[in-house]
Amino acid sequence: MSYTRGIVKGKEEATIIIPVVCGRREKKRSRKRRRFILLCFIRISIAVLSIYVFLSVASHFDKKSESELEYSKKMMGNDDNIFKGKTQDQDQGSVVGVSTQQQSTFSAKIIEKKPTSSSSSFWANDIKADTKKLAEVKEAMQECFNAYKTYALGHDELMPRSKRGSDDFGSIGATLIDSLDTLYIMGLKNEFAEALGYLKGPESAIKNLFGDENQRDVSVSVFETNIRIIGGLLSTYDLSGDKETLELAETVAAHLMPAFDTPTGIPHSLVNVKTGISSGQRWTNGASILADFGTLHLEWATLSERTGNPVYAAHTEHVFDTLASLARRGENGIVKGLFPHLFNVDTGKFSGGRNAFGGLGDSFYEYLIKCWRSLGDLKDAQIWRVMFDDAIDGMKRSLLREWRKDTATGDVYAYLSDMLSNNGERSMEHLACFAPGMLVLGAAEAPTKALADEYVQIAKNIARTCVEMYSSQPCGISPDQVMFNHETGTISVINAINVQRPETVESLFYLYRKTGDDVYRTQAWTIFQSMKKAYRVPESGGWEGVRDVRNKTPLISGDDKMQSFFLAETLKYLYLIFASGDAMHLNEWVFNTEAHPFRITKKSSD
Ligand code: DMJ
Repeated sequence: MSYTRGIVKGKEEATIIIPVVCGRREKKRSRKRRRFILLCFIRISIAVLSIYVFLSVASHFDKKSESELEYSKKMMGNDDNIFKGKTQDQDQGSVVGVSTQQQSTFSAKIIEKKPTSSSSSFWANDIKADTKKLAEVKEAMQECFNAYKTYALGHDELMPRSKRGSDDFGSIGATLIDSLDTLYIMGLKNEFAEALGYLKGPESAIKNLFGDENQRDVSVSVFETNIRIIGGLLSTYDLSGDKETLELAETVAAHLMPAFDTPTGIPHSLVNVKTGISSGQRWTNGASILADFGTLHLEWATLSERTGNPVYAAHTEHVFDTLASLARRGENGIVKGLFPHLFNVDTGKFSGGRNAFGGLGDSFYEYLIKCWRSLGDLKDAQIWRVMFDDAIDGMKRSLLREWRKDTATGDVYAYLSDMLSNNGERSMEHLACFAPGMLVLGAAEAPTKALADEYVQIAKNIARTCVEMYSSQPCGISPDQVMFNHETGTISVINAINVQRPETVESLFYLYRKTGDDVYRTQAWTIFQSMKKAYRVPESGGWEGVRDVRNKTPLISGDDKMQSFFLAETLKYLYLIFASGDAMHLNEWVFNTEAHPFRITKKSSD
């Protein structure tokens, strides 16, 4: 055993002689003691700090205004009734709305997954296809598409009387792309193959505009290009699996991206696809429109999901974050969940006071519920739902009017007023007739059963009016805007044109899928028959709009224009009304505002 010098702690330094082994043990023990004391100190400090942070946060919340607290509570989703997203598996089934024989010959793969159990209790069960009516709608589509192909291929739209094309969207072949998924869903395989072949071929209008070469110096609408072109390409990809359509959708989105390059990150309405210079519409003094920039995320998030490139979703998510933050602060003219229609992308200020569900606002509200229902990885998902329910609350309190009650049945006829229109509060645009469909979707996963029932009831009441807008005219076709006389219970015409809009049949589709009540099929069929009489131009086979629906024979006042949304939306919804309930089931598919269906990816409804 050897010896060494050791120091006895706490005492005056003294040199003592201790055995080497004892000295090491003592050192070890003293190191342990020091470490223990240090550890205790750190733990106590952390505890004190946590208590301090907790108390400061609590006192900060105490200072928040009542409305802010209420809003935060709602945003957090504080009750068990709030729908919680689930993961959905992705098995595939059969082609929709198409006979078995057609399915076996139609090569492309689709589509259906059986509804999840609880969601099937929301939608009507056992809806059978009405094959005769399906065939008639399909025939109309075939005729319209063939007329477009014959006289206007590559142009945006057909002029059925003049037998030539017109180009309102930058000459990108809007009707061709808007038609693709309708052809596919209807099982029009030859037309679909032809359309796809043209889209990919050397003459392709869209490739010419957005390809690397031959880019024309032309400005396009971000909104229209998004809902018709990106929407149409994405849905074609989802239905057929054709990769090139996805790539094209990405190319188009890349060319729209410079529009977001503004101080607020809210996009301008127009962008030049060659120079990337963006601007607002002249008639809004450069301001961007709520329904334009608020109707992008469904497509851009889906594009990001399908391509794995997050950049698209990030752009449009920022738009929503900006709107949500303005709503949270309750400033800037946002009243009862309803937003003004114009937005200055430089100053971040809203202007323009029409808080309505007609043009300029409509699809922004539609996308709140559609994004919430359909995008599985939606950031801050609950905020979308809260903003939707707030907007409907605003609708109920400021815009919803009852103008007639059927004394025999007790049925109420309701409408959504154009709050600040020249005709006071008693007018409504046909555009607002999309609202019943939106309300049905909102009911599908509403926070409470009472709210769901209320949404469906309001939807029925408004749809009743929309149908009356058709039946009240001598040709059975609705005007674009009407006025309601509460005293006499009648409708008068404000804007007599009809441009083949889809909104009423769109809502009938959702109501029929929800209720299975044949009244909606009957109404849709009557409207379709009137359309056939009023729209069809025998010389070309194309269908046109009507300049004045007060004429008994509207053909004498045809507008010589076949809208691309007539093929994308009106005929598609009519077809699906008569298809089986499993065709494009609403738990599996979400329709963008141009009726282009995207597969709901990661979340299934209840
Ligand atoms: C369509 O282009 C879209 O539905 C859009 O959201 C507004 N309305 C037209 C058809 O009326």
